[in-house]
Amino acid sequence: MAELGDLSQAVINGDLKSATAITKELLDAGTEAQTIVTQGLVPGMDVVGQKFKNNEFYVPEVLIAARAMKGSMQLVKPLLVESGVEPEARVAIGTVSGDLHDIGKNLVAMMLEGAGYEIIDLGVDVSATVFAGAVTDKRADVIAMSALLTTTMPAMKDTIDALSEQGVRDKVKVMIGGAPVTQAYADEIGADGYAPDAASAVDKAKELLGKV
Ligand code: B1M
Repeated sequence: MAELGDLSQAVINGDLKSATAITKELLDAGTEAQTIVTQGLVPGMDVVGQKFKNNEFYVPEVLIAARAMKGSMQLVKPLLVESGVEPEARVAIGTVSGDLHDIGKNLVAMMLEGAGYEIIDLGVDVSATVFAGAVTDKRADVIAMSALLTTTMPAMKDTIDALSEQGVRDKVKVMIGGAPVTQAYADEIGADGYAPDAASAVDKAKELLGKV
């Protein structure tokens, strides 16, 4: 009989086949979809995040762990929707206008999804208007922006300005990151938070939403 800890371990191992098989077994045995997420997938991705922070895992290990997590999520998600379980929060994430780098942004999105957040992935080259629209149209609680070019960093400030212009700045937390971005830059443009890597982005989102 599979247990929730086995699912966490399958995620850590990046074992998609086991993760989906264990998820099916747990669901057949009557385990609640939400329990599978909170006590199986989230603890597994927590370990992955810690290992990434400690340089025990690198990008490929995180990607295969996230793939295993997503395989399980595909089975569980329809049941969560059916039972009306609200996500921890909604995060609208994207790479800013003029910037096409998305590897880091995708890692951050996967780690946040693994932590129980609903991800609204806006993609790359996202304009300030589209980011701001995600607050009104998609009820995003967090706007998460990634930039990899020094020339596109100012687009983060443009988004913050657009949020203010549309009167929604106080309805949303703004988080930024990406290789050239710093805490000092976040302070300068009035972002609520900065995270240097994908695992810290989860900690920062929790902190901003008052979940720690
Ligand atoms: Co480009 N590129 N690139 N590139 N590229 C860099 C960024 C660069 C540093 C290379 C260099 O010159 N040494 C340089 C930027 C220089 C600068 O501005 N300081 C550069 C350049 C110049 C360019 C072009 C202009 C090149 C050209 O055409 N002349 C061009 C621009 C295109 C555009 O965007 N408009 C370009 C294009 C490309 C490719 C398309 C070929 C490709 C991108 C493919 C893709 O993303 N789908 C690419 C790549 C791969 C890179 C490098 C090699 C790797 C970036 C990467 O994916 N890193 C990069 C050099 C390098 O970093 N060694 C380079 C791995 C990834 C996991 O890390 O994205 O930093 P990173 O994400 C981390 C953290 O930063 C953080 O968490 C992630 C995981 O820990 N993080 C967040 C990221 N977003 C976050 C958001 C958060 C919190 C944390 O909260 C919201």
